[in-house]
Amino acid sequence: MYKKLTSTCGLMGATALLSAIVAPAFAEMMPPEKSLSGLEYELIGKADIFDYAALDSYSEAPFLTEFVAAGKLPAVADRLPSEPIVMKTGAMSDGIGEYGGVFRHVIGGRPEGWNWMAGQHQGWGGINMAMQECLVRQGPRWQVKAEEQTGPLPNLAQSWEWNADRTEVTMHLMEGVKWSDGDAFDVEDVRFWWEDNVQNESVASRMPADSFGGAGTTMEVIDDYTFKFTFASPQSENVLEGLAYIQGCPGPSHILKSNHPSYNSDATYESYTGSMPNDVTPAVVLGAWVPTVHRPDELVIMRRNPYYFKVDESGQQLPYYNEMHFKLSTWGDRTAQAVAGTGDFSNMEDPGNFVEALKQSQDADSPVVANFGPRVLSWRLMLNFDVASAPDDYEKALRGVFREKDFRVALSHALDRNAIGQSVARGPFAYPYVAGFATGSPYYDADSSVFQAYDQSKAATLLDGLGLADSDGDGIRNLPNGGDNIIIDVLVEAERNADSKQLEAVASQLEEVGIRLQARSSDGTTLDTNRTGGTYTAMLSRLPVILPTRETCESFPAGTNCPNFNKGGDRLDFEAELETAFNAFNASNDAAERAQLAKDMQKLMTENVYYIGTVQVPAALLVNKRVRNAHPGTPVFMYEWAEDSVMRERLWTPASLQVGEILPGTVAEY
Ligand code: BQZ
Repeated sequence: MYKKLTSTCGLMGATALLSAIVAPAFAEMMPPEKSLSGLEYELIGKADIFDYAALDSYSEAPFLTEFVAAGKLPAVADRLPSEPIVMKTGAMSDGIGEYGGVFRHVIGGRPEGWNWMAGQHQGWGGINMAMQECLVRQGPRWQVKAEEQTGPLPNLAQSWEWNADRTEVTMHLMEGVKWSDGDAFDVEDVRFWWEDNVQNESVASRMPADSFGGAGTTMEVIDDYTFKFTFASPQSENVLEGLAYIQGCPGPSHILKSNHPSYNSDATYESYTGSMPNDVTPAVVLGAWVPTVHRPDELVIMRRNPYYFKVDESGQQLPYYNEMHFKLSTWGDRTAQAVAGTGDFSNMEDPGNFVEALKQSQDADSPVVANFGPRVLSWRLMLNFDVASAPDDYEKALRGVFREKDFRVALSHALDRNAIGQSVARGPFAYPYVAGFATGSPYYDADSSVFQAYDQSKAATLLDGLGLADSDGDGIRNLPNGGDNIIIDVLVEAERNADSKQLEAVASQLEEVGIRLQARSSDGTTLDTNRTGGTYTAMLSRLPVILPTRETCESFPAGTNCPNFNKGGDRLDFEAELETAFNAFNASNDAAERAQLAKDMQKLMTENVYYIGTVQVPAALLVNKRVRNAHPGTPVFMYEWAEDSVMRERLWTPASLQVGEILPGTVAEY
């Protein structure tokens, strides 16, 4: 039987702190014996979560047996790899599941297209992780005991070994995994991902070319299921974390190659990117569910992938749910519907919703359970430092000013972060954030964080010192030598409430020191494209920094074209030092050394105000009570977003509580 134990790891330290902060506000609503955080869990070994093994026999969702009988699908044992991933019963909080039913997501994004190899997104909120499978996995690591906290969990890459000086890692793929159309997954898919997408500068891959293991990393195919990365300098297990989530997740080369300019002289990079359009379903995927119907602005229906490569210990092929829905709505609606019980899941990221959602979820009749996690969601104002790519002279001059440390320090001093916090939610939720790792990160160190206290006169002195006077007396400072007014366009995702509200507060505070911000609202896809492309003046966004290995290009100088806010490699003075520390971190296999390097990075990022942090908040995960195996304590964000951490392929709902399927008895047909 699964037992709940209270862990004493670092994560819990953060959680206890969080409960202390949050508890007073909710004291009246809380039964005294119940912990608000609900974060109680046992830390276990990686192989206690899942392993690879051939079982004596396998079974499948009953309706699939009819497809097998009709000759439309091979027998389940033939659809599975020789050694499938086996999800361990001991790690399931509610045990082995029952088949059937629907898991209902609500998301704010819209699928740009299914070609994730070319960097397209599918609308976020877990739809990407329902269809993509990656070489390694990070989400479940929040549950892994300290002794095993090095490197990612395996996934498609079943095992790997390093050479003696750690300049080569040889990875072994699972054998016999199949795409959702039955085609074999093998090393050719990995080669195509690396050579024709990651390394091809004309493809906007989510993994920038030289961001993995530094410049000069190469990949060599050894046999159908084996490949080797060779690095220019020794690396550690950490570097492999970059092969999880949207970065190291191969696409179907048997579909995509014929549309790629390297294999088809009629194709262009644009036509390649659009070659898996969002209105063409079903898409070919490795994930547990297949995008089967897309009704624009309404719904994406995903059906179970009959070739999915994971099973439970009784040999039942996963996932348990037959269908997954992504209602195409708003991020705010994700929380509203979870609270109302018409959605099954929400990462509650908008502190503006917290009080109401928590109040409602405390009710015994509430359909939903809320679990607070550590403080991991952080917001920042990013300034673009890449002068060379500035569209005009004004923008060049502005970006030149952004590159001045005193300018960034001044802006940081000009912010009253407590007031910004209160503008998104009244109460004890938001906490000041300057830059670097959020306080919930295992790498955060308070003593290494340089905090610019709220002090507008200091800000004004620093700005004066840069020659940024209000030379025309209109209340706005001018660029040096009587140049134009300093008016900074700030891109913000209109629909993200917490972002827009923070921008209002930040703008009015900066106006007081003579810097004007002009909000440029956009939809999520536009913001996303501009953010990753580095095509903006400034941007206010929720971008959590927890690990130095995840979506690295958002936050670290991980290769020439990173970070996204300083593409082109013209480093700020301290940035070269940060790059050295970052590379050393990835190369280190010594936990103490890594912790020290993380402190060095924290100091460099905060003291130099790499970007201007605003606030950080804890987040709550909302899961419907019908859902089994949603492990107590699953954080909204830690090693990965909760959609990965909660391991949806092993979630289930007892038959009597299941929601009816829209497409019962069907699978995607190609
Ligand atoms: C979580 C997440 C799962 C992307 C996105 C979105 C994009 C970013 C980020 C979050 C959404 C949800 O975040 O807000 O709670 O469900 O999807 O992928 O903000 O704009 O580019 O990195 O993940």
